[in-house]
Parts: sequence; C-alpha cells; structure tokens
Amino acid sequence: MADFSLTHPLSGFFAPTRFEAEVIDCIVVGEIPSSLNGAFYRMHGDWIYAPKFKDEASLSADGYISMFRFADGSVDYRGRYVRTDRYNTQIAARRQLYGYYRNPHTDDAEVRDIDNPGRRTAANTTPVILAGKLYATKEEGLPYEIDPNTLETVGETDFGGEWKSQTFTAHPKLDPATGETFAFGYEATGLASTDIYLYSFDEAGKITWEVRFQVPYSSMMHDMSLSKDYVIIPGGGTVTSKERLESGRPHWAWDSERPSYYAIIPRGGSAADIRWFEGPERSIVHTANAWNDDDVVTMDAPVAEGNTWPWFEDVHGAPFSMNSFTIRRLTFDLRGNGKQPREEILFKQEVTSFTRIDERFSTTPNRYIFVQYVDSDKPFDAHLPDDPRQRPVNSYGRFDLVDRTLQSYFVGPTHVLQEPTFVPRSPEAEEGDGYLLGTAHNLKEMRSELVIVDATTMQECARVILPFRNAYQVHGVWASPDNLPLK
Ligand code: V55
Ligand code: FE
Repeated sequence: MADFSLTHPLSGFFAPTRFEAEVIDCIVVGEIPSSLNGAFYRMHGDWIYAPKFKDEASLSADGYISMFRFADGSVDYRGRYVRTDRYNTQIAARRQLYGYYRNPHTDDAEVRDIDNPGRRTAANTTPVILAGKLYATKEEGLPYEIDPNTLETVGETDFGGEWKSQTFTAHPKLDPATGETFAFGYEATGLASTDIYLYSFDEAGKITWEVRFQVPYSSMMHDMSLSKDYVIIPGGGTVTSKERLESGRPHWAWDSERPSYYAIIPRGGSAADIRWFEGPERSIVHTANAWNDDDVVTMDAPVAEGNTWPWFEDVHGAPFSMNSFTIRRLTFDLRGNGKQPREEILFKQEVTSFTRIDERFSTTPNRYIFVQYVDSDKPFDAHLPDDPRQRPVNSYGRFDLVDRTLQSYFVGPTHVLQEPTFVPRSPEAEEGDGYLLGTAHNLKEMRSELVIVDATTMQECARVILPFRNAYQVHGVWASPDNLPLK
C-alpha cells in the first residue's frame, strides 16, 4: 500500500503523481510557432513509494520522463516512469526498499549492494541525447536508454563495456564544433571513492579517450564545462566517507572549512597534464559555459558562497540557511603556477542554480545566459508548502554578457517556473534568436503548463495546458529530427 501520509510530508502540488499519461493534441492558448518541430523531453522525480525517511532528499525520487512532441503547430504529450532496476524491484515488492540518497547501507537487505551502488540509481535527472540516442541519466549510476518515441525503457548501458566507471554524469557536454561529447563519472569505483573517469565520445557514439584521476577529496561533482581545449570540473564543499555511509546517514554533508577545487583537464591529455585550482568555500551546481584563449580558461556559472543543499547537514552543526547564487566568471590562468581562480560577479541579481545557454555556442564566448529566478517585486497569489526553499520561482531572465543587462519574463502570480530550455528559431539563427521552453506549476488550478517565450523579446507566445500536474521537473532537452529518430 502506498501511503505517503505516514512517512512523508509531500502534499498538494508536490505530492507524487504516480501515473503515466498520454494526451493527443493538447489544449493550446496562443499560437505555437510553426518553426517548432521536434520534441521537448523532461525528467522528473516522482516517488512510486514514499521515501523511508522523513528527512530524505527529493533527489532520490523515482525517474520519470515526459515529452511534448511538436509538429505542424500542435503538441502531443506523453509521460512514463523509467523502468530502472529500482522501479521494477519496488513494483514487484509493492513497497519502498531503498533508503537514504546514495546510501545503499540504508537499503533493505534483499536489495542492498554496497559494492555497486549504481544499481540503485533512480535515473531521474537529465534527458541526454548522445549520438542519436536518448538516455535518462543520474550521476549515481549508469544511464538508461529510452525509446525517443514511446518513452519505453530500452535498458541500462555501459556503452558496450567501454564505459568503466560505475557512474555517469547527468551533464555531459557536446562540442558543437567537433560533434564530440565529453562525460565523466565520479566515485567511479564505489562509495566515497576519489576516482574520476573522464571520456570523450565521437559523433557516432564511440568512446575515443579515457583519462583516470583522483580528486583532492570526494565531493559531489554535478556538472562540468567544456571549452575548445579543456574540460573543467568543479567540486568541493560536499563531503562523504565510508564511515558516514556505514553509520546510515545520507551520502553528503557540508563542510564549510573545505576549499572548492577545479580540475582543468586538457582534452585528449593524460592525468599528469591536469591543472588543479583551489578557491574558498563555494557551491557550484550547474555551469553556463566555458571557453579558452590559449592558456586562459574562462567559465561562467551560478556560484554561491556556502551550502545550497537543504538536505546535506553541516558537519560543524550549523543550521541550514540557503546561500544564494549569482552569475560569476571564474578565470583559470594556466600560464604561471597560480592555483587560485580569479572570480568576478557578473550580475548582482540572485538566481537559482538552473541556467542554460544557446548550446550552439557552447565552448565559445557566448552572449546570453538564460536563468530562472525569484523576482520578489512581483505579486504572489498562491500557497507553497511551508518550506523556505520553495520560494516562487516566477521569472525567466536573459542576461546579456555584452551589455550586462537583464531582460525578464514573469509567468504570473499563481505559477512557479521550472528550468528554461533554449530552442533556436532555425539552425542558422543568430545566438539567442529562438524560444525558451519551460513548464510552470499552476498552483491555483493544480496542473502543469508549458510556456513558450520568445527569447529575443522575452514575451510569451503560447501556453500548452496539461489537464493534470507533473511532479517536479529536474532538467529538459530539446530534440529536433536531426538529433533523434523522431516519428
Ligand atoms: C541534482 C539533482 C539530482 C542529483 C544531484 O540538480 C544533483 C541537481 C535529481 O537528482 O542526484
Ligand atoms: Fe543538474
């Protein structure tokens, strides 16, 4: 019996949805731009059974993938759970078997696998397109391949045995100039390990390079960045250990006394070529973009000066308070022996960690950064659960790195926005000429809506109305028929 009331306070809009759906020819308000031909995929965390622990991170909710399929000005919707090992095992047992976020020591004995924690992945974070295939990813395990039309789960993959890490990042990076994709796994050899395995894939999806190295201390490395010549992987702040995991605590804690660290890895290089930088306490969850001018590497990202994870307890006992993100520029000068990045705050506006760019300009100096953020000057006329983390994210912003301006879109006083995904108007369009696609929770009507915003004017063009609500989205991706075999 799936009784959520006993074990978890998930309620209202944030309760699990626990159903799969198909909607043919969705209701649309406004007009769908005719140039939108493709599919917008999103991943959600949607608990099939209530978490075992009241203080569990929502990061462990079961993976669910949905799509809005655009063709000829109309839209179909489909949503399915990812048939992970975790999902199938729970469904067979008809109950929750898994414990704390990334801690198999807290799992029921029948599923506990300490040596291969990736088996318990929820595959709930990012829909990734790699060499013509679609994957549901999460950094704790291997990706699951998904049929891009039916959303059926094809199965877990280790890329024909070539991918040796137990884990695979939720944020691989494609170089639009070369067609290569770079991806890594951290805690590559098991719980609390300091092993990183980094790979490149060629355009056909074949692994062409591997480098293995060690981080200064095991920490959550959620995203990465790519420039023409370097891979940049930020880490630090979050800490774990075998002892912590054996004692039955969630995977991560926060240590405010630990430095941030940054691995700058020459593409195609060896472990000996890696340059390490270290900075003060920082939380970097997502990156916007990076580029390099010979040996000076620049990375833009939302950066916070302390813990941003409400579920990760402070090792020194400090109560949680949310540190805000601002878009900052980190510069890594490889010419001397310097070990500290230079840091500049580009915009004072506080933002969430969810940020995207026009990815055709990834690895090169780009002009626009798209964000979602809370505009506290705007009205709010709905209720969120009593939770300081869940302030209404009511706006999308477009930061212009040339003019240093912010242009915004406000979704309305009863809505909460999720990550914006940029879709170019055409393959040849200039940077930023296109649309932002993202979903909003309509808290009044208790349903989800897809908003389509013109990214040049930041004005809304259309809304797609779903007759139900989706669980919390994590990330989304746009696929055109050139990237995936869409039917
Ligand atoms: C994130 C999300 C995750 C996770 C680690 O957005 C980091 C950040 C939904 O799962 O496991
Ligand atoms: Fe992410």
